[in-house]
Amino acid sequence: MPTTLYAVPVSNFCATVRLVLRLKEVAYDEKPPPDGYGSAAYKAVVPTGTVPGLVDGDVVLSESSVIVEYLDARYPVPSLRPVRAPAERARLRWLARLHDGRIEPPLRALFGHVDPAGRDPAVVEAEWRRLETRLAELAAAVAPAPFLAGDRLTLADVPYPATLLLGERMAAALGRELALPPALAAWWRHLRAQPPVAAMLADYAPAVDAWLDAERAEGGG
Ligand SMILES: N[C@@H](CCC(=O)N[C@@H](CS)C(=O)NCC(=O)O)C(=O)O
Repeated sequence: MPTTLYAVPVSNFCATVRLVLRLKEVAYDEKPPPDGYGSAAYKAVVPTGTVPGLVDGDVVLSESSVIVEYLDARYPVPSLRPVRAPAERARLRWLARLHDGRIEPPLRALFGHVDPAGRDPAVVEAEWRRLETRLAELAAAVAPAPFLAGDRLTLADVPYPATLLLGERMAAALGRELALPPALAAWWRHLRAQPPVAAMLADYAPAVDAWLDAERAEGGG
């Protein structure tokens, strides 16, 4: 039975799982969640009703970070955890967790503010500052060489490309600029140039742009 990824085009978390499937050259089917995410029909398959969801035989998972670790264990080459020392392995998970827990949430808090009709400038200002503060914290915690945790692309890098692209596109829609600290800017340039990352982003960008266009059209109409 083929591996099935339940996903929606605009989700950055789904794009992250697609990137890992691509890095590991795993064949899979992608389906939209039946009746949409959160529906009873989808919860009958993936109990949380969230996307991404992964079904691999008897294995049913949600939460992108867990799906990524599962895929890395199931398809070990190329490894996203090419280190053995507990401290090094923890660092990879820590840097990935900073994405999920600290950097992505301020951006997500602004989804409802892309449509000018629903925009609160004070919230946009506050969340954008929160995003910039957290990117500065990440920059202070790393010395990309050239990837976030050393000379190989790891678990630490994979959640960032989709979110940074989303952030760049949202910045333009919100009249802002996503100004990365210099060390992160160089890392991001290198990361987005990796062929599997570039290919994932090329697929993902049109979905983000279609969403932003639809939001702006709502505001205009
Ligand atoms: N922590 C989850 C977040 C995934 C997430 O927020 N997915 C959104 C779509 S981008 C979703 O399913 N929302 C529906 C819900 O939360 O019920 C992950 O990493 O997979």
